[in-house]
Amino acid sequence: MRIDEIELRIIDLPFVSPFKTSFGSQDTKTSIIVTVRSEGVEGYGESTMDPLPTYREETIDGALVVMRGRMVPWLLANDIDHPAQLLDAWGATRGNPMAKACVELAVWDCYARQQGVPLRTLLGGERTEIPVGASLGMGTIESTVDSVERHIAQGYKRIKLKIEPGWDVELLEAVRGRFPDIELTVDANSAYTLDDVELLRSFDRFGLHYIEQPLDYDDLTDHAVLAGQIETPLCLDESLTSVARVKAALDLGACSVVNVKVCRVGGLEAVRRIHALCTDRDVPMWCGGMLETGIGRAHNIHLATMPGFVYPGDTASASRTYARDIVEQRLEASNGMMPVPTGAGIGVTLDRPFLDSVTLSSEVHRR
Ligand code: OSB
Ligand code: MG
Repeated sequence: MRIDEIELRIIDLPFVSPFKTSFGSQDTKTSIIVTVRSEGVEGYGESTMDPLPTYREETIDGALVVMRGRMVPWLLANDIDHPAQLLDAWGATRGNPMAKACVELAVWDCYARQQGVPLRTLLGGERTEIPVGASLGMGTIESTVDSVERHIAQGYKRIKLKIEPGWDVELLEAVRGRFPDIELTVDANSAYTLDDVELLRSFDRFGLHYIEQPLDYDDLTDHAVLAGQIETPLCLDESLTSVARVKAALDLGACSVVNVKVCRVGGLEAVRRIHALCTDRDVPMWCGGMLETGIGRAHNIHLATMPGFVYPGDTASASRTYARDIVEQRLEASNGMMPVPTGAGIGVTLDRPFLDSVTLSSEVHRR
């Protein structure tokens, strides 16, 4: 496979409504859309780093520096047999999993399109639809209970509530009081510390499926301590930034559920290795989301077809987040099941006039 051209395009797409978490409130998605062109076929990838280091430490400007200096020139100078080679080929570039992943994703999509197969087929995914849940940003108790009711009525298979100190027990009492039997989880995005063990233990009575990333964004050891002191299973998100970090988390007992975000862990080959590790140890996985546009969302849907993704993921209907998407296909769940886009690669095509209208800048690098 010979890559002829790579386009790096920055877009900014407005949300239907702001999304509030313990680390801040967002009202648009700024991302890098990567297009690779190889022998007349295009493939697309989407980044998930923010403009500033709010969720993880990578930033859009920093990623552009790394892409222009490393992955882009490497791809324009080297032919490859398979996109699975890239993870190790780029190993000398340290860290920066999101910067690597969005380029790698574009190559995987292009490769699958050249082979004429859906991306999921290359990943061993046989399902043609996947169960999905909904992640609800912070609001008021009343608006959140209403939102849970609406999402359950729409068939979502699991509800995840964003929490932080002061926005937790009262909320959970209200939601659990109304919906005693739904599959319910919480995501703290690192808002607690080990000083909060008593409080976190008090969540045991709500029968949560798991608690996502209660402690520091880069921590493993405190989570391992916490796991020994509460009944509710722990799931890590922010802390899992590579295959090695996932292995360390499982070895330490820092989590018993794994949230996989392809960009956070460094790409699809990293996902395949994490999948092998987790299925080998019977650790349940699910596919996280970062409010992606149709490109990143389609990638997530394909990877969530892999057999180890046994819990409902965050890849909900695009229309919850965007009035209009940059892809022509509508990525919508029905009764909590998200159909996998059909066709080669990730199975979506760009709405080019709309994409151009939300583009802040773009640059093309050629062989
Ligand atoms: O922690 O999972 C998270 C969104 C942005 C950043 C981090 C997270 C999230 C979500 C939303 O929870 C998931 C989605 O709907 O894509
Ligand atoms: Mg999370």
